[in-house]
Amino acid sequence: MKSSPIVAVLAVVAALLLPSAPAAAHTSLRSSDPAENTRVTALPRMTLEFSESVRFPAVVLTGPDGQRYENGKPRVDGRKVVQDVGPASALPSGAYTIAYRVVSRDGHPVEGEIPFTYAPVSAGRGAAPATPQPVQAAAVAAPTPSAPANPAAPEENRQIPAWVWIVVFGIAGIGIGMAFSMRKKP
Ligand SMILES: [Cu+2]
Repeated sequence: MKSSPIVAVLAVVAALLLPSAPAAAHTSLRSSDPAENTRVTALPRMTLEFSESVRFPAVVLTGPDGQRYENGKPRVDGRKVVQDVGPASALPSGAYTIAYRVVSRDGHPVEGEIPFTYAPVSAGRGAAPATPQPVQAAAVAAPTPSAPANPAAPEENRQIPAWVWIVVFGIAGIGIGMAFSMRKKP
């Protein structure tokens, strides 16, 4: 509903980036685990498979709170890059983004992002109550302040990492600047 300004900005960014899109000869992401726009209940590690062998991988996992949850350094196994994730107990449920960057066999960098949702099935909350029970919820919520009070909140309050905005507005600013400078030309 409120996404139309975001869509407009992203359209500008896409228009600026498309002309410089990498050639078909570069490696590309074949598949990933978690896969793009999926919902997973467990997140022990991330696996990215490319169309050819890659080097110098960097993988960042940004959580719904904007914190980073990758753990240790990525491992390369031919076409696959494996990156461990922080301990399961530390992972909040919600929207995550994998940001990756690898170097192609031809030496060119390839990067991208993979959004997905992490929704662990906890033993204590496996069956959600059919009707709201505020009194019981308040009593249960007290000893666990880190647990979200409203289970629906993470889904609605999807946070976009600050650096994404910096990049988006930075590129949009460059585009506006270029438009103005071109207009000044005789
Ligand atoms: Cu290339």
